Amino acid sequence: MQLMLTPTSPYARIVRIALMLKGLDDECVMHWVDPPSDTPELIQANPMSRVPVLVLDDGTSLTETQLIVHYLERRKPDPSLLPANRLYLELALAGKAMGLIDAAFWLAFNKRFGGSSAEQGNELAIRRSSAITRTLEELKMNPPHALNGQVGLGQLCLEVALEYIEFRLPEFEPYSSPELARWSKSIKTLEPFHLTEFY
Ligand SMILES: N[C@@H](CCC(=O)N[C@@H](CS)C(=O)NCC(=O)O)C(=O)O
Repeated sequence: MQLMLTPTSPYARIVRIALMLKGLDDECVMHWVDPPSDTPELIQANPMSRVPVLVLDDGTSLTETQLIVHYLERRKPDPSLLPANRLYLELALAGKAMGLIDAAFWLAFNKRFGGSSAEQGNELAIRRSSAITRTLEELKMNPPHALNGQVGLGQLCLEVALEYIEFRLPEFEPYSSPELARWSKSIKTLEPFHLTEFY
């Protein structure tokens, strides 16, 4: 397998950590690309020119983070990112985390490529910012379930979301609540997180 990725993509980082947690990373070559350059190799694998793309050994290109995770769960069910006894907790948390990532990535990309409308601020940016603030507030009031054994999909996605916000949009102060900071500390020091930090 081959994973197309960038070092700053929260989406690709989720897949990379999932590969490590499942012990599949040895079977996967990292292929670093730059989506804004629209390179032919990336466009051939994904006409959307986005990462992550997981290219299977038969040449099939899988795109969309959660669909790739779905494939990895089928390919190697153990250890599961979606254990049956906390399936709903993990799915619900993963949904919030992916919402945070989508909104944060949109804001960061808009700052970079949005031209004057990004500088002046626009309604969509305000809407995305409010969504991040609201979701973080909710998580600060009700920190997610503690790490107890294997990391689940929701926990994985949320930690990546918080680190991405801290990396690109620190003004949102994702770790300002002691409870959420404590929750995160137990996860971010695990090797797959530590080895894939944003830079
Ligand atoms: N919905 C996709 C989003 C992937 C995505 O937006 N990836 C970003 C990197 S963080 C990208 O490659 N963006 C390039 C672009 O949008 O042109 C997923 O879940 O994988």
